[in-house]
Amino acid sequence: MKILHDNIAENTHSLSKQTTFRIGLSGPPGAGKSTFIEAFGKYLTSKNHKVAVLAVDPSSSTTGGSLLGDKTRMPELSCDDNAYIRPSPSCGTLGGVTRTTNEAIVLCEGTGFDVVIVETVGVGQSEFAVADMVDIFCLLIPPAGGDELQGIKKGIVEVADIVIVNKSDGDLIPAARRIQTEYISALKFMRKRSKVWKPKVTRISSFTKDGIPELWDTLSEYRKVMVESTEFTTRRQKQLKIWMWNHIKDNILDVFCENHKVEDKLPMLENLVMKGAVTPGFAADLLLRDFIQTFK
Ligand SMILES: Nc1nc2c(ncn2[C@@H]2O[C@H](COP(=O)(O)OP(=O)(O)OP(=O)(O)O)[C@@H](O)[C@H]2O)c(=O)[nH]1
Ligand SMILES: [Mg+2]
Repeated sequence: MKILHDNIAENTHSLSKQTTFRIGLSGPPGAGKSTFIEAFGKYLTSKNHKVAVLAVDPSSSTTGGSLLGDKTRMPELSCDDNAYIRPSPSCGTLGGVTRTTNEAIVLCEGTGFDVVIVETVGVGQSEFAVADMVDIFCLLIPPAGGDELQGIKKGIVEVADIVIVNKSDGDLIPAARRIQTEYISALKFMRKRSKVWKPKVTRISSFTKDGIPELWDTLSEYRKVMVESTEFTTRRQKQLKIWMWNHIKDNILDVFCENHKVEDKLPMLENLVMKGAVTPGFAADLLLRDFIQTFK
């Protein structure tokens, strides 16, 4: 906790220094996220970066499979002294996981990790939470269209700063090229998120490592352009505000429901509302009035 406080204080002073880089990575199951992080992470540590990988996957708490899977899929990176891999917290709601991840990012940066990768599977709401945590949001997709990509939410493409087509190797190269072209045209029609950055579509292979150095160059270029235009700082500032509000929203409902006056009346009022005896608005006003009165 102390590191966290010190670091937050330091971060506020040095918001303009921006020495760290937070990269969000999302993609449908099987896109190759774990394999990519292994390859990309090793590339970064070979360039003297310190890399932290944080998984955000509230659903994995039920399967419990993600830790085992990722240990075997990132065999080298998990043994690398310059890398830290944190599996998804094994409990809690998306709100809870989001909070611990926000704090883990700050902690990792405070202990010297300059690149933080936040990974999530792109089929729920967690990818939007991750997009609000990072400096750049990457969408990783396999070279397959239609059915296989149906699982990813349409809106997720709109928040992507870069689309990475993985598995561009061997027989899959033509398909990967096709998908790349499709995404380039699709992105042309999307509303731009940044004044200075046009979303790009790159092609890589996590097996052969083709395209990985070029991808890092593109990410670094993004960072440079964003820092120079001050959008980098503005985004982080907005995110700090979002983090605070998320936390307030998550907690205020708990405080409300646990309030003794509210607790007493809640079941009865819910019942009356369902029967149509009082309007929902009236019942809510009544409960809120009682809630506020306990603080007077
Ligand atoms: N040909 C090829 N296959 C790949 C590549 N990257 C990953 N794969 C394969 O794709 C499959 C899925 O890879 P994972 O890294 O487990 O994918 P993931 O996105 O982490 O999957 P989940 O954790 O289930 O969401 C595995 O069989 C990998 O070997 C690649 O660059 N080329
Ligand atoms: Mg995985």
